[in-house]
Amino acid sequence: MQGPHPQKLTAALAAKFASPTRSTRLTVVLGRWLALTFTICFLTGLFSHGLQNPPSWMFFPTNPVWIYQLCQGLHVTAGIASIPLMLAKLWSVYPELLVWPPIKSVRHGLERASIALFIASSLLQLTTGLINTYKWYPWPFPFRETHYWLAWVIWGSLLLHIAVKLPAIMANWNGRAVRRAEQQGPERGPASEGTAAAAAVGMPGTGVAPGRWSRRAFLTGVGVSTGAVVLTTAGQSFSWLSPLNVFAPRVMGTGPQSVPVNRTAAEAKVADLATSGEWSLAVTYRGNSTTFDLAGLRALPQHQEELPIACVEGWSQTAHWSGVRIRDLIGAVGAPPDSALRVTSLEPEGPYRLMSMPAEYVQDERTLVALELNGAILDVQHGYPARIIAPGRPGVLQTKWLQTVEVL
Ligand SMILES: Nc1nc2c(c(=O)[nH]1)N[C@H]1C(S)=C(S)[C@@H](COP(=O)(O)O)O[C@H]1N2
Ligand SMILES: [Mo]
Repeated sequence: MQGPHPQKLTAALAAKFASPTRSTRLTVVLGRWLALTFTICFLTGLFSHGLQNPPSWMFFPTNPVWIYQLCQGLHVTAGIASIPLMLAKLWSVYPELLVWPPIKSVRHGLERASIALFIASSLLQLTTGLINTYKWYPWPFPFRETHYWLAWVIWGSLLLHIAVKLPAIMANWNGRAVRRAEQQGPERGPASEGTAAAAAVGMPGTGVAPGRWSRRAFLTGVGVSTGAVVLTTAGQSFSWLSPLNVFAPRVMGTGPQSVPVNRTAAEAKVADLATSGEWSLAVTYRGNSTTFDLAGLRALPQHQEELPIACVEGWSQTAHWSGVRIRDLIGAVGAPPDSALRVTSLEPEGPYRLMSMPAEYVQDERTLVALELNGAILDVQHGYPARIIAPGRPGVLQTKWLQTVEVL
């Protein structure tokens, strides 16, 4: 049997996908942009994960009050920006998937394995992350744990990849050599009239990049599309961009009392309990429990604060809250302000039922048991009769429909 030689076949395939815009330099530039967005995602993700699953050394900043809003906004925005960058980067290296033989040496095998792992885990991370901001969970695994561990897989494969690719990266760092080579012709041989002419009309198979213009145009295109997806979605986190918010799932100023709702009272199965009129908040300290009904809470000094809800799912909104300082509330039962708390919700089950509050937030006078939102009694969707609002914390820890507060 006589088929085409595999090497010829892949050469023909590579020629089919060849483009004069592709070059090592393009790949390296896109790689730098991606390194920036991935680093932002990783650091903000670690901080967010730490706030929700605190290790013993975790520190809990309450200043500025929008610190978590910034963290969340940067995380989601950098993640969204990574999508066009990643696609462009994949396009820029695509012909390399066709090299023959597929594995030439241990180093080459390692390089390809690290790339495969990096691409697979990054694509999974970016798509599931994006889908998560739309509150859609079409998968059976817990999102946050998976997202967290996948980030380490990406980082590991990236470090391995960078280690193997170090020579190419170094060469581009003092990029003059490479640029000169591209202008004069490829390493594959001296530029002849034939190849130069072929490159000028974008003919495949020559491997000659015709200069910087098309690369610049391509990078500008990638930059513009990245900017466009960022500008049309970041308004769900940053109010000054909200007029441009076209595609993001959450829109500022919508929802009861002009604040979006993440999970409704009906979804949380608390609507009846919360509105029954029999509600009271139990505050426990050293085994003694004191209950406060709504009138009891209103009888304590009321304070106003302007604080954001910053949801881990990718939206934020600042609002005016009014209610009792949590330190005053536990002070009323004799507990010191530097206590840590365990707070429960009326919700019968699920991860939102129980919330731990480290002493940093309890001590902060801006942490409220909120009874009012934007000048009116809290809507049941926002946690009526009473909810927590604390500075600098993820939205998921701003417990709605309070049931008990236990001083630890
Ligand atoms: N008990 C309870 N508290 C909760 C939730 C919940 O589902 N149940 N959702 C949390 C999440 S994820 C966010 S972002 C905020 C949203 O608050 P909002 O609906 O008032 O805007 O409430 C938090 N508090
Ligand atoms: Mo949230």
